[in-house]
Amino acid sequence: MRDRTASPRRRARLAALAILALLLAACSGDASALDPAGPYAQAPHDLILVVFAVAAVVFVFVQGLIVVSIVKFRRKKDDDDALPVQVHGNTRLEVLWTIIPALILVAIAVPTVQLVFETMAEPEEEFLTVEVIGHRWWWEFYYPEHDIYTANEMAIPVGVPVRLELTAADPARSPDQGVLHSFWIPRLAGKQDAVPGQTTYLNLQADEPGRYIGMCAEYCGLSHANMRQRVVAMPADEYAAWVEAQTQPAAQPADGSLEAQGAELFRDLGDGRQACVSCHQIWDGDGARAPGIGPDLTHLMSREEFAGAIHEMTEENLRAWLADPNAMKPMQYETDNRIGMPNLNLSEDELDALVAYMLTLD
Ligand code: HEC
Ligand SMILES: [Cu+2]
Repeated sequence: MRDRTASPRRRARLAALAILALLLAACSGDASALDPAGPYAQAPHDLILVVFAVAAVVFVFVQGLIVVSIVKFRRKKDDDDALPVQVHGNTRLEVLWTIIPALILVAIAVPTVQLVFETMAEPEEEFLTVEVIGHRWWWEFYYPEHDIYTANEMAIPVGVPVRLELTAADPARSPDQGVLHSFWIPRLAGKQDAVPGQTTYLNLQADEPGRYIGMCAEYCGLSHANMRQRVVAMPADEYAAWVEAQTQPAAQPADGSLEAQGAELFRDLGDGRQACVSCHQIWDGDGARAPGIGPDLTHLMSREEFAGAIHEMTEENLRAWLADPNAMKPMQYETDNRIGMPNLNLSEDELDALVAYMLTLD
């Protein structure tokens, strides 16, 4: 009978196939630059294909030469000690193989550099500006035209260029001393660094409604891998309704309700614990909207994900977050410069009231 256990060779082949499948899987899904969904992603995509084609030709040519040399000049059985003819120095050849690659590089560099500047230049049509601020480990979005603060999910209208003005956390505002982050939504645009104390620019646009995911693309510490960003592209009327809702003050719970108890706890937890309001704004319409250390919660429920877009916005997840934020996302509140959200040792009753209150923030 045949031996059915896999031989080491067969196993190695299977492992190689599995790795290849994993690598190829990275090229698909809803986050691939090879599946552009707007003009600012289409242009680099097209350039990638051209550069790839040029590189492929060079690769096949060079590897082909190597293979031909190996086969043609291999040591043959009958002439054990014979060496191929030894050639050294051919000026014409050396000049050629210096000039041709140089020309290829220039031909690739010109459209590449052009494109880099185009994606950062102010769009010619009418555009929307969104300020993007990278925090450890979540993204904040500010819409200067409407005075809207939101986090992790950036709403945009379909078919309109969006000009991002990026920076990283300002030490004057938060204990996060500010480190580099990089904003990247592969299906909508290239990457751009978010740099403390500096503004960088990036344009993006979505041609179809949808939810487009991305990851922070510059290592920024402990929870870098938990720092995602989402662009939510909506038809114009839906976007207008979103803006209208976001400019409203937060919902006010009815007196005496559980939700009202939550609102009270939000302002003051007692027992010397740090108040939620010292880090989060829930704007009640009084005075100016101002950002806190943490995400603006005024319309928390208008978002489908939270905490760097890694958790679904469900009652259970919110409760788990408030009960022990560090278990839901590793942060460094206690050990490193008070970055992230602390565990506030909430009781079950406090959790009931606070979660009920959070659920009213639509
Ligand atoms: C010392 C500052 C601080 C305090 C106090 C604090 N938080 Fe936070 N909170 C944060 C930070 C920072 C984040 C963002 C964490 C992340 O995503 O990396 C956050 C995230 C959140 C989120 C998720 C928001 C989103 O859209 O991602 C909720 C909800 C929240 N906090 C509620 C509360 C409540 C309720 C309290 C009071 C019981 C509270 N926080 C107290 C700093 C704080
Ligand atoms: Cu980051």
